[in-house]
Amino acid sequence: MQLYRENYIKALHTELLEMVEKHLTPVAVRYGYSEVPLEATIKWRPLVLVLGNYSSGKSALINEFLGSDIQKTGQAPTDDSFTILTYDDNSDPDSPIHVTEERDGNFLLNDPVYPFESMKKHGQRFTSHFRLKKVNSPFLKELAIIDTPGMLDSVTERDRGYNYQDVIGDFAQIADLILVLFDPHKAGTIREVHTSLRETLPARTFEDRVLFVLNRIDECASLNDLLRVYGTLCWNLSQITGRKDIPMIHLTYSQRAGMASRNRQENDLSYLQYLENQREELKKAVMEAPRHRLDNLAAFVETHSERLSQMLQALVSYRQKRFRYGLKHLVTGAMLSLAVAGVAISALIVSGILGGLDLIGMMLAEGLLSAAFFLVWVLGIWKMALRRFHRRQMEHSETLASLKTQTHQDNWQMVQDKVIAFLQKSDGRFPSGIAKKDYEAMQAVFQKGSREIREALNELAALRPGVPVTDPPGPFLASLRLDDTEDPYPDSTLMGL
Ligand SMILES: Nc1nc2c(ncn2[C@@H]2O[C@H](COP(=O)(O)OP(=O)(O)OP(=O)(O)O)[C@@H](O)[C@H]2O)c(=O)[nH]1
Ligand SMILES: [Mg+2]
Repeated sequence: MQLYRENYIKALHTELLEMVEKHLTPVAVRYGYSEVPLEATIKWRPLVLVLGNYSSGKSALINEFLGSDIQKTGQAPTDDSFTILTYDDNSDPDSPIHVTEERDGNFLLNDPVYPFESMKKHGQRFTSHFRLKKVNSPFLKELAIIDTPGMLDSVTERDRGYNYQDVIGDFAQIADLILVLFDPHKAGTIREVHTSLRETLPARTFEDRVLFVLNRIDECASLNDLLRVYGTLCWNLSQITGRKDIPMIHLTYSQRAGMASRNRQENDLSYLQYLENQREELKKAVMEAPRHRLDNLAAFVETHSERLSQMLQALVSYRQKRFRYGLKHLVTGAMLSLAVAGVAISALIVSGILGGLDLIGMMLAEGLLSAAFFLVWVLGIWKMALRRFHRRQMEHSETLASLKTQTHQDNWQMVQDKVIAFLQKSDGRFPSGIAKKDYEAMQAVFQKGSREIREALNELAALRPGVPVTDPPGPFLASLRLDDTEDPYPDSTLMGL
């Protein structure tokens, strides 16, 4: 079968999801790293989040992409809902583009097909401002769009009944591409958008994931006016990002909305003809969302396998310490039992109580007595010592982790509470052989798997649309047999430590 770029992207996507499902999730759930399968937020289609001030033309631009007036538009804050726009696989592609099905927030938050379950925490007011629209627009075939209510000033913001910044932060985390829209009237008010994105997105993905758009450019009075607005926006962006290099800003406008509102004949709009192609460029960039999804998935695999490694390394280290500690106290107990029994037997012989015993009888008595002492030791002192050990490790859990590099320290910050919670729940008794095996598997995913994924992504970068590919991507880590439950390291578990 010949493979083209689009299919290569799909194949790679399936491979990566499988890697998360098969390799990461079982381990993550086993050790309480995550309560839900890790793939819950990444298994749905690629997501494009559209943010911006109210009336910056978010909904009009989305309508332009979809090819129909699906979203309501209007001057002044118009739409106070978050709307997921997605393709209806059962729709008739030949019928005019329209909304084929509408669902409310309760449905979206509770159906496990959608990646929004964790957003239930934003409460009932958010739920009632959350909805799904299925549309038969071809634009939505490979991606879904999130239209958002516009940002308002911070005073009005408080009245929403849910935390708007937190909600967009959560959407931003699962989005593959984020469009941030400005309009010529409010090109200065971007600080809030930037702050909430900066806080929620991992630093390394910020630049690739965010597209800045200066929208409604047909409302500038002239080329000079446009340049002035553009300059203001660049200045504001550089002030906020603290960077001298200005990110690419797409300059565009919605033809439909522009047509409807244009009545200012005095404006010299001749400059627009040079920017007409920008809308198509932006559209193309948005349609690259599935490729961004791959980058995000690769980063997802890398981040979680690294953190899981860190967590398991600490758990294995706990087991090893516990094993050594327990063994030391067992040996001490055995020696002491022998010594105490020896002294006791000698005393009894000297005092004449066991005077008549022959050598075999003495050895038997010594054996019995030391076994009894040892039993008392194991059930009493040894158990107590292990409990004390467990308590001490929980109090100083950082001694379990390897904190050599800053990355180690950052990862430890993310998993420390989970390590403590797992040790508490399991009371420190979990099969160390399996933990070791899981640790090695996570290391393999992090080191070998990530490298293979990067290579596949590089290969993808070199592919041109329509040119066949010889090799399909993956399978990654085919040699790892994680489903195999047999314990390859039977050590301390066997001793019940
Ligand atoms: N001239 C012109 N008008 C536009 C353009 N885009 C949007 N508009 C108009 O601007 C108004 C606001 O557009 P919307 O698409 O509703 O803006 P929004 O960002 O979705 O606003 P909220 O949903 O309220 O946050 C509407 O009256 C649109 O018709 C554009 O590119 N050019
Ligand atoms: Mg809108």
